[in-house]
Amino acid sequence: MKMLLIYPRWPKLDRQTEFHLPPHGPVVFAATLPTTVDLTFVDENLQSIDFDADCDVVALSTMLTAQLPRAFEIAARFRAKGIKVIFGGISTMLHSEEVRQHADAIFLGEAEGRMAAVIDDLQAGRLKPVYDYMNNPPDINLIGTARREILDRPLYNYRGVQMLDLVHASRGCKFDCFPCCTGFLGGKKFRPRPIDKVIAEMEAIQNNRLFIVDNSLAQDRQWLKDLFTAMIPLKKKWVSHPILDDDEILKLAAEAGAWYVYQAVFDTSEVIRKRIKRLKEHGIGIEGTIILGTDDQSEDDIKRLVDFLLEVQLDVAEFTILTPFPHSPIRRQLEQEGRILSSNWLDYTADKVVFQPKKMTPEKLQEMYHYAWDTFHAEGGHALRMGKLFKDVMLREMNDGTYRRYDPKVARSFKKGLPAA
Ligand code: B12
Ligand code: SF4
Repeated sequence: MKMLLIYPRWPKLDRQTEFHLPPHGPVVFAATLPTTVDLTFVDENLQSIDFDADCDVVALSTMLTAQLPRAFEIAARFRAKGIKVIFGGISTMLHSEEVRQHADAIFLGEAEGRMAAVIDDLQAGRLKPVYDYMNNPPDINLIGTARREILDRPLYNYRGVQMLDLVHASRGCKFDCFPCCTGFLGGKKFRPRPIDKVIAEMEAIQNNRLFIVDNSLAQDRQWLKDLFTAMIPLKKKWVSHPILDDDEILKLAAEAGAWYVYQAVFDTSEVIRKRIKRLKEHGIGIEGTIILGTDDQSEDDIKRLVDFLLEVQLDVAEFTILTPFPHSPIRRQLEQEGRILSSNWLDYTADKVVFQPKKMTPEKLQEMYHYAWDTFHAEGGHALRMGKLFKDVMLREMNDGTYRRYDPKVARSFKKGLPAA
């Protein structure tokens, strides 16, 4: 059974430096497939699709809403040739009714332990239109080591600097923040993976730099202590979503190699100021993720927020425009208030205004998005600030003997599953 697994391309944020992280959903999904499946993977952000490829089935893995229009085009071309197309991934779950119109089958939920049956159905010619496992997560022990060898590794570098490898130590999120779809996707329950399996997976990754993509590292204090303690000997350097704001945990995180965190900054409060100060005191960098256009923000508030970010000296800032993604609490609210202006998914890139803001016009909010990027990055652009974060990590690696010069040959050996030496 030959499967062509495709990750459709998606646009980067306007003003953001273009670099590409290795996809995560597809490599984790690949680990759920029976060994009888002969898999070829294409990341369309960096590779082109061979529409004449010899395959029995095309699997489309979609993460973002904005990936869907392109995914539908790809599906149509293969289906026109009589090749079955199956969709899965986050935005497939968020837009299941619409995706169904473009697929032979859609898979909803987490795939661990479930793909052998789907492949059997496919081979027997009885593929079902919907495999629905939403709200029915598999046993967390079934999550296997992601199959990173399907990636064309040398492609994931930025001007010769090795990009990070993505890994996850837990699923689900017990919080329910207003712009987020995670509650709908993973249930509102924190589901940690067994720490020994996570450590074994991290250790096997031939890259010193990781992105721990867990939704939040602020959900279970004891588990965090155990995880970070177990990570210390690995000497990896890593990036993550927010870490529990607690001195003992942050100290351990730093010892375990915390490099920088994506920290949501909603306001100019003392809480945020102290959190940023604490992270810095522990030697952890901060990439602020800042949503513009919330109901409490006027044009002046956005200007004040940008001044605040400069004052607290964030290392990097990533501004986005509030986007009412399906199945997020904010979409429900804006729908009720009749404030959704566009449901064209191509506009759901988080850098375009698709709703009526409360305290300014849509045009003004769009202008303030550019103002925020340009003002924050006026002294040293985004690429320069990112470059500084990478310089910092290289110095740390040189100090503890883990630095490895980026070498495409080593990266290629990764693909073949050979040792890195
Ligand atoms: C990691 C991550 C990222 C990474 C992605 C890196 C990468 N290259 O993969 C980065 C940091 C780049 C990222 C960026 C953004 N992200 Co993001 N991200 C996530 C996050 C936290 C985890 C995704 C993940 O890896 N999950 C774990 C994997 C294993 O799960 P999975 O993909 O679902 O795969 C499983 C199944 O679905 C299935 N499966 C997967 N593929 C397939 C295919 C088939 C055929 C089948 C059968 C099954 C199947 O198998 C897997 C194993 O069970 C999610 C939140 C979440 N909880 O999902 C948000 C999330 C996807 N991101 C989101 C957003 C909003 C963004 C940003 C716009 C955020 C921003 N900056 O404001 C940007 C994109 C901006 C841009 N245009 O550049 C939203 C999506 C909104 C939307 N509807 O589009 C989410 C849901 C979070 C939220 N706020 O609600 N993100
Ligand atoms: S924004 Fe982060 S912490 Fe909040 S619900 Fe979503 S994943 Fe959880």
